[in-house]
Amino acid sequence: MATDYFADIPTITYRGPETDDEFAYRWYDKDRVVLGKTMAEHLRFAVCMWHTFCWPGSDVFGPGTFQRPWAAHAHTPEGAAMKRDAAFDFIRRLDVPFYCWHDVDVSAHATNVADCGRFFGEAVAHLEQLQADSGIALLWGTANLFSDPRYAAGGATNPDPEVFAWGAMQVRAALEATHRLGGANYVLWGGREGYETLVNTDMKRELDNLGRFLALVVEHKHKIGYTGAILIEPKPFEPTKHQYDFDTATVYGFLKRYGLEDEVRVNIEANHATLASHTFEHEIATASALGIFGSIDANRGDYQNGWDTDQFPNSVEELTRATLEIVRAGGFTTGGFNFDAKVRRQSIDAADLFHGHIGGIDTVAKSLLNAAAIIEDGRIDAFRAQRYAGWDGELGRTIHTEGTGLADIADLAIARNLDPQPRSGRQEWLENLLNRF
Ligand code: XLS
Ligand code: CA
Ligand code: CA
Repeated sequence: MATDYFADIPTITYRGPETDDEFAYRWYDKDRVVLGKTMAEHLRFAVCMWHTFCWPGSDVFGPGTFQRPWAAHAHTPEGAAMKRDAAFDFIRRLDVPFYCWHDVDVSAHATNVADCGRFFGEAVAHLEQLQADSGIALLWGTANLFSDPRYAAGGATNPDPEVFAWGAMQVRAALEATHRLGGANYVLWGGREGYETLVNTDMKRELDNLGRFLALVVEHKHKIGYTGAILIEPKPFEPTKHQYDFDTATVYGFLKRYGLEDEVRVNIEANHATLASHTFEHEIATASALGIFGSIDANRGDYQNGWDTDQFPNSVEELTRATLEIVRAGGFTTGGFNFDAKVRRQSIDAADLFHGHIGGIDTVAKSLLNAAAIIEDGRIDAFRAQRYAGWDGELGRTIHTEGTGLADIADLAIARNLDPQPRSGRQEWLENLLNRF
């Protein structure tokens, strides 16, 4: 059962900012070298299986609006295979190097342990073939421990240890499949690892179980020789009222508590950052400062509501600040820009899937060019370095010298009769400068 659903769409190539071609890149020129690397190497774009090939266009007020040829049978092994073929056809035409999946996105629907293993095994063998034929690689795999009704009260944090064990079964299979497919990362997003009310929740026990689960995942990774990165994806709430992996700083505290801070990094999603009342770039800078920056889920929310709308990014201005932080952080190692984004419910055509991705890719690409120009210009970074220059001087070094106590520093302030003067932070000037790019 093949499908020619995307047959009318040409392969998307770079045509430059002046082109009128709507199926072309204006800024993403994959071989163009920027700051010593090609744009493809910097950005490592990925297509996600779930929103793009599994979501039918439904919302809480109504059913799916899309007529994808594979959708009616996607729960059967044949239908799931058609969906995988269609996905690779799409990614090939988009000409991006990576994709991402949840186990349930690529597999037929299973209701028991035996089918779960069999259907997923078939899916992985097929994906291995599709990857070999196309050269498209896996950015990350993950297991869905939130859709099935048995996970309503969580996966690893479920009050019932049998659910924890089911989760372990799924995660072992998904981690081993990621390893077999050469995936660069393995992600854990704890959508239902949180609570609705403390009236029925033993938080201490749930946190300990979540820590135990993560430690087991890390241990298994080493046991099977998987060398990719394990990533946690923070999100403050939705679907649960409060999610334990609230934001990057919270995840770091959790990792420290369970001794996993050198083993696990974060997958930062733009829309989750804004739901947590942070900017996207704040989350990237936090991860970078704490040494746990991993990968990005590119999308955006809507400033007039507080939902996880997962729209394609379209603001170069906002993305420039985020991309600047990524470049400052040294760029991606195992990570990349995964489009965890969905077209709107009225965007029902095959072409709409392309327009969403093309716009998102060009927005990120233009932002990278801006970030590179800002760094090459150097004035913003020079101002920042100058602002902290005192810390490289004698006093700054003394404060950080081992053995220097609070009293030593206080005495020094008295002995030198220090009288520090306020200095302008020049925010408006810096923002004006940034806007020129
Ligand atoms: C949902 C999350 C999810 C993760 C993968 O809000 O973004 O899709 O990226 O489980
Ligand atoms: Ca995500
Ligand atoms: Ca989201």
